[in-house]
Amino acid sequence: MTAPAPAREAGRAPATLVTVDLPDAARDALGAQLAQLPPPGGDVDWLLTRCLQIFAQLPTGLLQQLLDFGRHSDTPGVGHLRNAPLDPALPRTPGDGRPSPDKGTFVAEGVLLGLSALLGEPIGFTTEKNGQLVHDVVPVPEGARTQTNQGSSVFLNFHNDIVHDAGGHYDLASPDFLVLSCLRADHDGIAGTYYADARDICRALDPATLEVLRSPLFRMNAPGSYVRDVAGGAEVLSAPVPMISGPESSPEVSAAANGIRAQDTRARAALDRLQQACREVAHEVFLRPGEALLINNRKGLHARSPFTARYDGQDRWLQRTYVRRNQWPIRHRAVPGSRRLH
Ligand SMILES: O=C(O)CCC(=O)C(=O)O
Ligand SMILES: [Fe+2]
Repeated sequence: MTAPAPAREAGRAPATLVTVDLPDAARDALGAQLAQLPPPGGDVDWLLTRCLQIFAQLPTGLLQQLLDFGRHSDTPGVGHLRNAPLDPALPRTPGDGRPSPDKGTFVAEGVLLGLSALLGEPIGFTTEKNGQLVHDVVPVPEGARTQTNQGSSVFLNFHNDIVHDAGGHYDLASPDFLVLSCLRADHDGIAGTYYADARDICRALDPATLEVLRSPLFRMNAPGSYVRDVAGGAEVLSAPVPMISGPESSPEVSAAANGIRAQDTRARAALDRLQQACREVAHEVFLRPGEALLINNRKGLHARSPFTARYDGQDRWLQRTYVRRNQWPIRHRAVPGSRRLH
């Protein structure tokens, strides 16, 4: 079997979205093995090893696409996997964002963890979804209008998933990747997930705006879950940081979902322009069961359109992991006795 030529050598500009369609035979082979998995919650390192072993049987070209997505700085910031195996039966969408007690098979969890293991190590945060590794992203009535993953009736602005850190830099402990896997679409099928790649954002911005966004003129509010559960609802602002950093060929972008304090009027205007640029360049995906988005949380920002939640057990249901390629730089905040909880 010969390896395909890298896109660069073939003279093509790197794409900003990579689509991976699993052939039916690969889907069925994965599904048969993932259907035997135990629920997550036991020996996680064993479970991840097993999921990795199953996913490593994918056709080499597809496997390399997924690995390249995670390991190189010049690859796209978002990947769309389609035709993944499904659980034979799906219980009601959990209402409160906690795992469903009625899930009899763990194919979806296996897809999520297998993809995650190809990118790095799933980790948990005590302040996000009770430290679980597999997050259920579902609409929650109290959060309907919030800039959090519990929302539904408002546009969730372009953001990346950041983590409060006592050092004041909320990108330090952020996940490098998010994997979002769809178990159930919203009733009307209109919930769109968006991804704006920082390379495309920078190209869309004028030089003066870009210079402002590259200056430390912005203070990020901590995530909604932290502000709600730890800070009693009060803002917890980061140190002044730039929104965009790093080389022109591989910029990093960071934007809190839960509010950003711009230090002056130019910075405020640049922030508005950033959201507008994101809308101009974003990829749009309407996730359906058996589809997953691999999101690089440093190369770009993501967003979600409004949709109507009914809270009837049939609402939109995604599962999510937070993935780091390296836990070493954040070992100071590891919860004692746990290898993956911060
Ligand atoms: O619901 C979505 O499509 C994305 C939600 C989101 O931003 C997240 O889970 O981090
Ligand atoms: Fe997010």
